[in-house]
Formats: sequence, structure tokens, C-alpha cells
Amino acid sequence: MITDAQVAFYEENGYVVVEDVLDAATLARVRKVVSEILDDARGVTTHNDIYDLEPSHRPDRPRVRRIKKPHLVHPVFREVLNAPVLLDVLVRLLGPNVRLHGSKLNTKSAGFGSPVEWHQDWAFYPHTNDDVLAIGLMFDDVSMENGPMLVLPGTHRGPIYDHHAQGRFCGAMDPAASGLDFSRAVPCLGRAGAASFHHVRLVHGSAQNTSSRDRQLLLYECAAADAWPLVNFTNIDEFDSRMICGEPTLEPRLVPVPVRMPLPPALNQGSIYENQTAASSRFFKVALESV
Ligand SMILES: O=C(O)CCC(=O)C(=O)O
Repeated sequence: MITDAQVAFYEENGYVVVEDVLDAATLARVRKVVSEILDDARGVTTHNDIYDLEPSHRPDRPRVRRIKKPHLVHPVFREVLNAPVLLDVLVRLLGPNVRLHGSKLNTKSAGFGSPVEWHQDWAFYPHTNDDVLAIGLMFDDVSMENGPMLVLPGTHRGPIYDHHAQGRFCGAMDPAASGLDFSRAVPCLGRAGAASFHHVRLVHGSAQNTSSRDRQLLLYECAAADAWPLVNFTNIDEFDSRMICGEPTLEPRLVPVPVRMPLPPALNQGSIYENQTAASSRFFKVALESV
């Protein structure tokens, strides 16, 4: 399953890519569901609870940028979390008790799929401790061409960067102000069925997909059960209904981790893409927005 060397790599670098997390049959089944959900975007005029739309979307020629919270859209997305390799990795990286925080599927379509500016997930959802990560399940082969997720190794041990612009949360770091060397970024590459696991404080982003191949990435945000969110807590039944494995707890573990609250909320709500439209500067070029 996952080796001690891979666990050590994650601890050192803040990410690890594991091949063959999903078997071919499961992958085919989930991809079919995704394709049906994307087909249903025909006729949709604006962002809603399910779809975040590309700027060039038209109801008669749908262009979905993200399926929001897929685990609430179709049961297959909860089933996938029972994949044995996936559970093994989660337990090794987060301990025996793990809760789903949220999910999203970035479609990054061939030819125009939007970039995601540099950010740390922690800026969006700080918790009482940082035993929190995101799984990135690759539904397509991911290579340098089709907009892989890029990570800055080791930044999970560094500061929490400012993700505000003009006094409001905007979900993106100012690349110049951060002082980081983005030429050190490493792509998370793999075959369809592979998954990346990245620490909640790791700096990451991705370029526009100008290639002829889609790059669908299903992200599951997962937390140790004793890491409690500092924002948007709903209610205990809903919270505990998201346990992936092990037991819930009423005793959050408090660790002195740096936090900057994502408040006041972003001007443009809905998704990271919308939040980031208010960023004061952009790193990734948008070449083909209106094609
Ligand atoms: O899709 C990607 O490449 C990056 C995704 C990401 O970081 C996010 O949606 O928060």
C-alpha cells in the first residue's frame, strides 16, 4: 500500500503522489457519473449549488469549471472514499480517525480549463490543529501539458501567507509579496487512478489547461477527527455524518498553529475561482478564456 518512505516524503515535503489508488472498474464508474453530471449543465445559466462555470460558459454550450461538493451530488463519491489504498494512506497520514471536510471536482477542461492561483487551503478552512490534507484523485493522465497541480515542497512548515486584498479575503496569495521562489514548484503527475495527498498548509496552484486533454481532479478535504474547523461549523450530527473511518470525538486537539481568519468573506462567493477574481495580482496567464 503506502511505504514508510512515502510517509516520510509526505512529512518532509508536504505532499506525496500514490499510483493506482482507484482500480480501473471504479474509475470507469465514477467517470461515467461525472460525465452525466456535466451533461446536465446544459441549460444552466449561472453558478449554482452544483456547478461553478467557466467565464466562457453558455447554456447551449456548457463549460463547467467545477462540480461543487460532489459527495452531496451522487453517492458514488462517498463510496470511492472506501477504496482500500485510499483508506490506508489516510490512516498513515492522519491517524485512525478521519473526517471528510468537503469535496470538489475541478474539471480543468482541454483548451480553456481555468488556472488556480497560488494559495494554502488552510487560509480557507483553519482548524484546531493542522492534521488536515486534501486528496487529489486524478481522473485523467496528468502530465506537464494539461495543467497539473503544482506544489512548493516544504511550505507546509512555513508561514501562513496573507490571502486578503483590499481588506477582504480573496483566496489567493500575492505571489510577489510572499517572497517565495515559484520556480521551485513541482508538478503532481500520475496516471488516471493515481492520487496526490497534500498538506493543508502547502502552497499550491495550477496553470490553465491549454492542451487538448482534459484534467479532471476530484479533491477530498480530510481531517483528523480531533481537528475541528474554526469557521463554518454546522451541527454535530452533520459533522459526524462525515466520518470516513474510526471514531468521532467531542475533544478537539488544540495546537498552537498560525491562523489568519478568512474574514471579512470574499467579495465574490461560490468557489475559489470566484474568490480569486478579487486578487490584486495574478501569476498564471489566462490565454484562451473566450474561445
Ligand atoms: O485543480 C487544481 O489544480 C488545484 C485545486 C486547488 O488547489 C483547489 O481547488 O483548491
